[in-house]
Amino acid sequence: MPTKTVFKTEIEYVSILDEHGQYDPKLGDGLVPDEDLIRLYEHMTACRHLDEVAFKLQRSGRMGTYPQNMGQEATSLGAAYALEKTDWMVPCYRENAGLFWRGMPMEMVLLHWMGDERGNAIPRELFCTPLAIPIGTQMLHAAGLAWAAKYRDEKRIACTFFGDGATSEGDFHEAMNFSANLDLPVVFLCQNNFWAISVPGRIQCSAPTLAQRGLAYGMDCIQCDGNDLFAVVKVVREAARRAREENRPTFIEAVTYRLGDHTTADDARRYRDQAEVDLWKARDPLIRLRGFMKEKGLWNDSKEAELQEKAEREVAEAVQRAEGIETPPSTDVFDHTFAELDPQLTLQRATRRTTSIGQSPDAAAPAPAVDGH
Ligand SMILES: Cc1ncc(C[n+]2csc(CCOP(=O)(O)OP(=O)(O)O)c2C)c(N)n1
Ligand SMILES: [Mg+2]
Repeated sequence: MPTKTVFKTEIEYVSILDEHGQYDPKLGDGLVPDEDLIRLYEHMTACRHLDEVAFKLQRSGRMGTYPQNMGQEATSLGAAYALEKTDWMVPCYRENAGLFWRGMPMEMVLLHWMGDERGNAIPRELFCTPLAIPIGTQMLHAAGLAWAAKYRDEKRIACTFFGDGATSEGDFHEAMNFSANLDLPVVFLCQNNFWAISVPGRIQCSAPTLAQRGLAYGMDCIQCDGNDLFAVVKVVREAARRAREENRPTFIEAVTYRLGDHTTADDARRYRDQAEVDLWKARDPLIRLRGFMKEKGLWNDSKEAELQEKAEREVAEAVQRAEGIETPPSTDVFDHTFAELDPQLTLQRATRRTTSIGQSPDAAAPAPAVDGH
């Protein structure tokens, strides 16, 4: 019996504005109006400035671990721009630019990394889930949110963000399989920055692209230049349309690079070459967009100087708000954990002491004020 080909495919790569400033008007014109382009660039700049300040806050003991977004801003921002404001954004932890575009107050992100739970109490009308630190879990949340939206006929889709390393997690595959088989309106946006902390991409995936991982699930897959705002807007817009109109998920691999360390707890110099970093510095999405806007006459040095000042102010004010927030009552730990308090917990709540490790509640002198309930 002769053999025959039962499946054949190609993975497309979309680039509109490349690192050399080459622009494809056929693909790019009409995608983003000039006034939006300026606002998007402003968001990227604010996000970049926050990275610098957050790094210093961490180093001076005013904040916990922080993952810089530097170099990856165009991916989440382009996606947030292409989505409807009432679509779910289901982030990982390196999507500040997109979250700020959606309307997330900057101080909430700071509070999160300062270890204050109030940073996770995202206003409902923003349709964003909290930053997800356990790798991979949020893709399942996106599948669930999309399923609920489909069930309720809301025409709302979910877009979830994750890294290359996350595609090695079981949760990723379950979310992909479930979404494709149940025809859920989800956009899976993988930010391939080539590193999962110190683990290089080549030992996470033997295939030439991450995008093709979606093929096994019968999903549409595409790769794009994640440092090219236009390319991201184009592919996410099309994926969002397919999700909304056809209830079909898409897997997008946005190729990007983190220019900073994995987090402030990491020193990337220990595992990657400066030459690689330099290569990607030349592909910086901010430099690229600024060059394009200058060429178009939309931007100049004095506007840039003004913007830098504005970004500095904006970040300084957000830091002030985050650090100035009143200290939460220590009873919160009980009130947000238990529906009902048994006698032992009631005692603990009132005295902050426990007999279970040999403490005497009577020795708690004076008991901290128990406010309210
Ligand atoms: C379930 C789980 N395992 C391990 C970790 C520790 N960890 C934090 S970030 C990270 C690497 C993630 O790499 P990638 O998905 O590529 O994301 P990137 O930070 O590069 O965007 C790991 C292993 C975690 N947070 N959660
Ligand atoms: Mg990565």
